[in-house]
Amino acid sequence: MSTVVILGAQWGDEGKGKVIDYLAREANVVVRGQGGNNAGHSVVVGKEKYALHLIPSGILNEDTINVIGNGVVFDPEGFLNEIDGLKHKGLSVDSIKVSDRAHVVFPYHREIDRLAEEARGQDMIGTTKKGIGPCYMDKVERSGIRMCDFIDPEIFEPLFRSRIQSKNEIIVKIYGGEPLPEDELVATYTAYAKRIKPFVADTSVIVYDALRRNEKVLLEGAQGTLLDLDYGTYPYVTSSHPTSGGFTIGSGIGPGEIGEVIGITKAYTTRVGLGPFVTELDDAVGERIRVAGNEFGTTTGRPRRCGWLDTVMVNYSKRVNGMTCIALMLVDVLTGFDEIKICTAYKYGDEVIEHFPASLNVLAKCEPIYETLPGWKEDISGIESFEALPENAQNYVRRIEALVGLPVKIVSVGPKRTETIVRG
Ligand code: 2SA
Ligand code: MG
Repeated sequence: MSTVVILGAQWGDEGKGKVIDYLAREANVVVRGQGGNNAGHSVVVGKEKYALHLIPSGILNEDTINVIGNGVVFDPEGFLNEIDGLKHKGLSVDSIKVSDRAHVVFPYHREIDRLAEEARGQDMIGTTKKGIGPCYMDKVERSGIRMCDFIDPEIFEPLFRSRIQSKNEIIVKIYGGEPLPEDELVATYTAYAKRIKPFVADTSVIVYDALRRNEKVLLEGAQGTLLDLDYGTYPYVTSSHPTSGGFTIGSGIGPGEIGEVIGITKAYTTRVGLGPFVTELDDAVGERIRVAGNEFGTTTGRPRRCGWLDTVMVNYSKRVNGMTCIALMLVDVLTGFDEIKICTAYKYGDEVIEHFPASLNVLAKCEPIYETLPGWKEDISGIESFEALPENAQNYVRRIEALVGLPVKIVSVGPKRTETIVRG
């Protein structure tokens, strides 16, 4: 099977970008199918570090076609900034194709995202304020503007004017904010549309044709399973489906085309944004992981909350995504700990819970049940084979395989492309 899904098995930031970049070298097409520029993938090539948000990670490979699929919410300003940054570094952006069915993120979406978060006060979600939720709201409400209309001047201007007017009413009357300047936005976005038009295509045809030619297609997930609108820790979730089902809808591929589903899993757990986090370490150990793992958001720079690996969560991701294997990331961050813990179940009152609960009220009261494994002290970053890893690091990986019931096919021991152990 030539189609591989790469998705986050936790709350995002598992290191998907690195695996995608690694596998993209053999891929003909890399597709983003959900989310928008709320994603942040860092890829390190040689001495350069690239922070990608909207653009698929295959951009660093010369021969890969990079598709922004219909399920993505597309921010023209963010896109153009990213393109300019890549060009500045000497990269070609000709391989990027944007779906004519993708919905467009406008400044009123970002403004409403910001105002809505402010209005939630203590109950804020902790969004990236990129306008993701408000854009998907318009899509579901059937008042959004799609790429095909954005690049059609005849349709776009009247439609955009009418939307700015109705959004300004919401901004002013509901949130007490400042109205956005209509004429200025129309001029700016009309100019953006002209620049973006050459990238727009019916991307599902591109992907379909590639599959018919038996080419390799990578579906690149952003965020993670626990941020999924249905499966995540609702309402502390994003407004799209970063799960395997979401990719078929968001890229225009039938479910039968999907072969491997790789669950990218960090060797520990992190989350940005609010909501219950059973294995969170609000202490020196958590701080040590944060510093060693450089756990600060690529998009917003926010410090990430850190804790031990939670296999209740990873098992849940395995189930709802049909994961076929695990890529275990950032294992090197755990180097130097005397002992390492893995959460194997939750204690909820007198009950032992093995399936990730829907209720956040229940989740917030769950205590982790840990298994403790001995750590390792050796620097593992240069190691190239699994067998060469310290015994205790091997045991940690094997224990995860046993607890989740999936093979760990990739072990990442450092941020560089070369610091990746692929097991046969
Ligand atoms: P939004 O903006 O509506 O999607 O936010 C809703 C929730 O989803 C979380 N979220 C994320 N969590 C982790 N990583 C994400 N991407 C960036 C990164 C985040 C950053 O890769 O580093 O830079 O801070 C991401 N995007 C959305 C968000 O925190 C909310 O909990
Ligand atoms: Mg990220």
